[in-house]
Amino acid sequence: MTSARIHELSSHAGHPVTVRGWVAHTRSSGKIAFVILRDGTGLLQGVLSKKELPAELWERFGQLTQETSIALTGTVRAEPRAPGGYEMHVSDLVVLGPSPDFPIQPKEHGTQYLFEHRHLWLRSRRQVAIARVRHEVVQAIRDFFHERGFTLVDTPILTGAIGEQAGELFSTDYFDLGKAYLAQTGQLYVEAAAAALGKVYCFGPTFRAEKSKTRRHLTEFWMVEPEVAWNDSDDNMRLQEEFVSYIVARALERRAEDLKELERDTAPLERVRPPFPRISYTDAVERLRGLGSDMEWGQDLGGDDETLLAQEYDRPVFVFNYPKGVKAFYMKENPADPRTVLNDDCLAPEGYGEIIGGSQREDDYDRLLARIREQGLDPEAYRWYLDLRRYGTFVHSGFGLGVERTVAWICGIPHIRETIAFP
Ligand code: NSS
Repeated sequence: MTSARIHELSSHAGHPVTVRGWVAHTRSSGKIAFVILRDGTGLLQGVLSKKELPAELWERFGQLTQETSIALTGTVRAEPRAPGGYEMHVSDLVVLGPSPDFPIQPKEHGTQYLFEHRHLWLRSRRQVAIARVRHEVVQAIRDFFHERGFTLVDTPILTGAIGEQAGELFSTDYFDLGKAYLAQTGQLYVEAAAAALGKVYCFGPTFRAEKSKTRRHLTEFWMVEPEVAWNDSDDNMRLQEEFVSYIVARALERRAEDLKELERDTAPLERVRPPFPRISYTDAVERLRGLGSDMEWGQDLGGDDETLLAQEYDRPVFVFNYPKGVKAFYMKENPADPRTVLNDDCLAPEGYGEIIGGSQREDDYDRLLARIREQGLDPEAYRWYLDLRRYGTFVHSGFGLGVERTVAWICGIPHIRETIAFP
């Protein structure tokens, strides 16, 4: 017997076929019974007729519980009213694996309970929809850079130098060589690669030992980080708005069904097109104070400030040129106002806040060394990084986009922990 996945059924219409999957739902009138089968590629409605089937097989139907794995054999035909659009006239049903008392029932479970059963919760329609959107976002990221002539450079996860913030490092013993850190970023390495290949990106898991239990923070998350030789801060923001618009358009185009399953209002996503509005940090502080925030020049924008400011715009917004004091050592000093650096954060609308942090990099050897010392970092650990400024220094910029925050925004879900299979 030919076996098929549900998404391939259109090419099997009118012919007998076997489909394996898990029971999502059953109902019976006593004479006619329905089983909704889920195989990860779609939904199939199986129809069983008591008078056409052996008694023993009809009884087997009666024993099906949620998530039992089964093989259904029969003839399929298009049926627009059936979930998934296909219906099978069932001639055989084999139970492959029973599922007594599946822990997740179609009722309200608390968040903690669901995360304790994450391995099973992944099968729910909502979680499957989120996983598909995430997949599309990741694929769009790779396509965007590939189409534009970027080279992927994989950067280390065990590293010797601090990439972002000393306070947020996971460290581990590294033989007799002291401590190694789990990468907070691949940026320093892609800067080296940009001098070799011009346009590069890295894409992998990154780690922050942040205790902040917010809906925007994970300790392990995925970040994509392009780095481009000869791009200044302006070019960098242009690349970001093209990139974000590309990802959103792809999700809208190819994952419409999943967004519908998630009940996402797509109108705000349709507006995500370049150019994005830009506001300097200094103007943003003014604006925020006008909106009732008590933040002062020199402080970083908190989550609430980001939400408040982003509400003023109908698409993502760039806040650029932050005070040096709240940003990382590698950002280039702003020649027009040395209190600030040439950086930007891209804030998503609808309360999602920062999805990108980017900057032009400090390309002056002496200034960079001074910044490393100021921040109490060990210049010896950054010798190779400083070399990039000794041998053919170059204007360059890049940014990091957090995959989970982007997926949460596109899906319109409140917490980023649902956007990764095992947070
Ligand atoms: O710390 S960032 O703002 N910037 C960097 O790591 C730079 N080295 C990137 C670069 O220029 N190459 O983080 C960038 C993004 C940020 O905007 C978020 O979207 C995401 O990474 N991010 C996080 N997502 C989830 N959880 C946590 N804890 C987190 N931290 C940053």
